[in-house]
Amino acid sequence: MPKLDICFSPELLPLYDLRGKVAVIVDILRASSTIVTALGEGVSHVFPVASLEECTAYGQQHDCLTAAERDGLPAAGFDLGNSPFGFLDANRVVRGRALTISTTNGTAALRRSLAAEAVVVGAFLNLAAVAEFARAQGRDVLVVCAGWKGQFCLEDTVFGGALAERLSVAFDVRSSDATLAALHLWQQGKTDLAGYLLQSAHVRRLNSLEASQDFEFCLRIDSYAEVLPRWQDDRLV
Ligand code: 3SL
Repeated sequence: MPKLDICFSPELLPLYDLRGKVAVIVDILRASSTIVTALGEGVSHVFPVASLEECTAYGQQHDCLTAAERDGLPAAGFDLGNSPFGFLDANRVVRGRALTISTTNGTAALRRSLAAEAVVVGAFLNLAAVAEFARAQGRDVLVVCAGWKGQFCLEDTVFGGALAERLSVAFDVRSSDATLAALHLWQQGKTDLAGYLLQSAHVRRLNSLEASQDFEFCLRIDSYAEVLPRWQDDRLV
């Protein structure tokens, strides 16, 4: 039976062997939720990059939309920040455009996970798509939590627990303490996810940046149930 394990921070990635596995990159607040939203709203493909310099270079090279965030704020000189609402604005034409995006933790975590057999982006918004893909692959899964500057983040881990619950029949979700802990957190928080996560550091950070509507949006389970950003060649499609 394939296993589902959870890496609490990209700093712990050297302890895991990604080869042959499905890596699910998760940054609930907000990079993975924003990437799912962008593709769900018709962006053709996404180049996630670690640095702002690369973001500028990709934008020029591919003549695409650019989005960048540092410390929760939109970085200067780019078309968009890291709010999913940037892709919902009816006045902004994103359909059919390509996007390059750089965020403090999420896109860097993705770039560090490319040794996996398959790399997908997970969020509450597309939980069903991630679970279905994992089942179809039948390989070990490693949920890579983007965290915050190397530290543990509650919301990413709770997502890992939600995925573990959905996969609990077809996957071994009991042999890793990390997965057990994530399951416990999810079971604790799932009946009032927003209320539960309100205590988290990142939600407090977003609230102080007046991005609390982003928080509510990112918790909408399965609102893009068929969107699965998957790494192919040099991009997410
Ligand atoms: O670090 C990241 O990747 C971001 O998602 C952080 S923030 O939500 O934009 O603050």
